[in-house]
Amino acid sequence: MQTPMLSPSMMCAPLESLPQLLQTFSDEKIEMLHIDVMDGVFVDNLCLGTDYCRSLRRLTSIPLDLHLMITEPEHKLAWFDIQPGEFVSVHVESSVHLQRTFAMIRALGAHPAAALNPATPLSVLDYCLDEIDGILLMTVNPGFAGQKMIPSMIDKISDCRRYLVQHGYPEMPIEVDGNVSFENGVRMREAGADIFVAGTSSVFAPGRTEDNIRRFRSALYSASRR
Ligand code: S6P
Ligand code: MG
Repeated sequence: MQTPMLSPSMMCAPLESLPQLLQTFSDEKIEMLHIDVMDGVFVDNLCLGTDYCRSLRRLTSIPLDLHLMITEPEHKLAWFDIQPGEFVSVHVESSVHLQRTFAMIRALGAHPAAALNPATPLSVLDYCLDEIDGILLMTVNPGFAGQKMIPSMIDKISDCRRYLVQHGYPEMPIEVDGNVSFENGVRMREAGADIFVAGTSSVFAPGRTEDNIRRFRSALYSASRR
């Protein structure tokens, strides 16, 4: 079973304290940094771009976890200077030739992952599981931080873990994104999640960042995954 991993959402990070924040993340052994890329077409918002990713890589050695909420990501991967070992999630709703898109990511030495909107059924992955290293389940409709989790997403996480077991990938990581609060995170862990996108409802909640990280980790570590 995978140890729970934290992926703080950098769209929630205050720019003015970025260097101190990255030092805290490094001290607290944060596993990856979640980068929300939005193009104003696939989702109704614009957020974090290619220059931001390049600058962040100069400031920290923590691997990036790119969440591409953009149309036709296959034509834009080259813009991101993707590095070996990074996670790159593309939405199955936005890429027509999915296997080819995942193969392009793998050819860069990165880990391809399939991102699913809340309404998208798991069966869309039936013929893609060989090509991916993870599944990102959106637990809100993407575009904005600070939303409320869609309650049925807990069942979707359980269904996804069962689906992976049935298809021969019992240890494939499930990443969850959207209102992954201290409380929801535990329920998501119990349902089968491994990677937790931490935003305004956990790591960036009021209080000291290091305290929030420790509180969140300890809650997740004490929960048992399906
Ligand atoms: C939302 C985006 C997310 C948010 C994250 C924020 O479209 O993909 O990664 O940044 O969900 O966390 P919270 O706790 O504010 O929902
Ligand atoms: Mg995201």
